[in-house]
Amino acid sequence: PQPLSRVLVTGGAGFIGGALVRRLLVESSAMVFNLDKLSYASDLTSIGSNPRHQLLQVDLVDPEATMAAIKRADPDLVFHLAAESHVDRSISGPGAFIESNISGTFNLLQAVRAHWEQLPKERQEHFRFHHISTDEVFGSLGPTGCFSETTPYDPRSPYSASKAASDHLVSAWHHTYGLPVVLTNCSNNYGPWQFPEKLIPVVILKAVAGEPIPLYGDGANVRDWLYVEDHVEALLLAATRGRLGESYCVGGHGERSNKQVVQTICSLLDELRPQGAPHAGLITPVADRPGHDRRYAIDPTRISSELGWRPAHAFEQSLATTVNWYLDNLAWCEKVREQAGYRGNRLGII
Ligand code: NAD
Ligand code: TDX
Repeated sequence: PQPLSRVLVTGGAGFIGGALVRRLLVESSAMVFNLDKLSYASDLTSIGSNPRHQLLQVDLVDPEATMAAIKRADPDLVFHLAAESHVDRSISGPGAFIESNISGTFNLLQAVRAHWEQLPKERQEHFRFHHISTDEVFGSLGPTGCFSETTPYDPRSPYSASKAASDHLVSAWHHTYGLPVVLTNCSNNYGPWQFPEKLIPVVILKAVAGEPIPLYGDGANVRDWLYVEDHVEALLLAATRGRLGESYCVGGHGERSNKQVVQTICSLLDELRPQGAPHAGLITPVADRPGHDRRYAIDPTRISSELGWRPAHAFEQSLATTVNWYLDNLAWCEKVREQAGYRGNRLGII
């Protein structure tokens, strides 16, 4: 593959996009353009200042601003991560998901296509558009089996339906206009800097505050957890070496029930922050998420065999790293939750 020179990351002020931007700044000499509208879920602290990083504060819902940003960045490689990402928010307010995830992706595809079509031949040949998606587009599994690239789409939440729509748009722009695209569908990520409304940071913050830890339904729903740095590694491989028009499922055989995850965090906190009673006593069953998918699991055979991807992080060990990171960064959590409008007690309750 060609060395990277001008890379555009959409959603680079979010959790996974931020990890990707940091990695690109360290491991390549590319100029990294970060297209992000800076929503409640954004924070640029983790990136810091770097002359090779440039923020383009743009909402993808605005087609002209999107077109101008692509012209300005003049990229050879685009990673598209910008999206509304929280399932619970998609249930209470689906409109923003339709706008950002579907219309936003459409506007980006049109702008990228116009850019790609006018590139000189040698740049056109190695141009890539990499769309980052989720395993949730495949729906919900029973007790056995895994999702793979041939699993039919069956999205069941407004979030996953909007991501499925964006995947289809990206494939259509490849088949119809020849845009050189690659897609990845990854399982649940965890790690530092994840916005504290997702399960793992919520559990840590609630436990530290001595407040009830909300476990939806019977707690037996299963997610396939992957450390964010392993996802970033997969993105770099797929974007530079993946086959055009193909999708790659990304997951590290990290299946755990929500109950197991919550209990493991509580045990870690019992060691790191002992209090009178075990933290697990705070676990509180609450009403289930409507339409709650029961189980996700990924078969990563294609990305492993074609691109040599392997996760480098074991769940229990990296969960401990993550818990320690949140304990060291409680002030950041409080700041971003307050900015996002979460109110109430010090560490807040969703
Ligand atoms: P995040 O919510 O932390 O960050 C998303 C970023 O996108 C934010 O900075 C936000 O401002 C930006 N954004 C949203 N709408 C925008 C718009 N209209 N215009 C410009 N910027 C906009 O999300 P994340 O967890 O980092 O997820 C990133 C991507 O990866 C998403 O596409 C998500 O669907 C996908 N994904 C996430 C996971 C996961 O476990 N978090 C797993 C698989 C795939
Ligand atoms: O307080 C909670 N209690 C609880 O039991 C929260 C916030 C969640 N849960 C459950 C719901 C899920 O089964 O934990 C599981 C994980 O929930 P989330 O962190 O909200 O993640 P999920 O709904 O699985 O979606 C995530 O993974 C796939 C990301 O948010 C998506 O963007 C990604 O595509």
